[in-house]
Amino acid sequence: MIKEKITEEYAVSKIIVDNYFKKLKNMLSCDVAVVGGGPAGLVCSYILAKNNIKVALFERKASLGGGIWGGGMMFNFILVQKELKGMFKEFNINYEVVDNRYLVTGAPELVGSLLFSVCKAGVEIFNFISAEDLVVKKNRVCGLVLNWTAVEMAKLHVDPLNMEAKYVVDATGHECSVTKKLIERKGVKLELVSGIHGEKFMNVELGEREVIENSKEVFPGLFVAGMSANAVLGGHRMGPIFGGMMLSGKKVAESLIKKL
Ligand code: 48H
Repeated sequence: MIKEKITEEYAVSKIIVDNYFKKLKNMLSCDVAVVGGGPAGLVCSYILAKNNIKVALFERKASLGGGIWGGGMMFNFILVQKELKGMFKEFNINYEVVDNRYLVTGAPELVGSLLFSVCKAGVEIFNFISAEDLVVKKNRVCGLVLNWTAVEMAKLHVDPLNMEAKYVVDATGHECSVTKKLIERKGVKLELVSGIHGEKFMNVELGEREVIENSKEVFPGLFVAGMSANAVLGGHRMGPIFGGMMLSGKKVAESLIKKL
């Protein structure tokens, strides 16, 4: 029998398809599903993975980093409080100290360093995928309903797929799209939060403090982290200072580590 030669065209496609499906199948059941790859979601998923927790990160867009890229009004620098020196060291982020109060770094430096660590820690990243709904059983979140962002954008009538997770983290930023969906749905009994409170005006000091306080479980099985915490629980916005976002991701990861 003549052995068929495997073409490069076939080999390249097969390797990509095989790898993707292996990763997806493995993550259809995981410990924590983090939705949103901004600063809060990146820090949260990194700490979880570092602690041997099986974590999948779903990001609607092609690139991760969320609002970091935009810096302030597209000036691509961001600040954090000097108390984050340890965290910057952990992620190997280059920075300068300004006014003995802030650490300043470039937006690409911050995204690149966070993403490098997230990948090395073993977080499985699924970009181009949106969480469009939740799986809720016996009044507890136990998974996500997923679809391609392209399907969502084109408004195609394509049914989603589901995945199961012991916990879901809503790190979707201002949109708080996961928690919003939960609250819209009929048949859920809200106890930890009464609804979406909405963000308050710009106040850097309060916003930064509140985002950490508000980062918690808002429904059995569902945590909010980052700007979605302030959007859900009614905290102030704070502009392009990202210390609160990173510490919020850390707080949620540490709460989850205790639970898992
Ligand atoms: C998959 C989704 C979905 C979905 C959204 O906006 P982010 O950077 O969020 P945070 O909380 O990590 O950081 C907030 C910060 O960037 C910010 O906006 C600040 C500090 N604002 C202050 C102010 O005053 O304005 O990232 C969220 C990510 C994005 O990449 C979205 O694409 C993604 O979540 N996302 N991914 N499924 N349903 N919804």
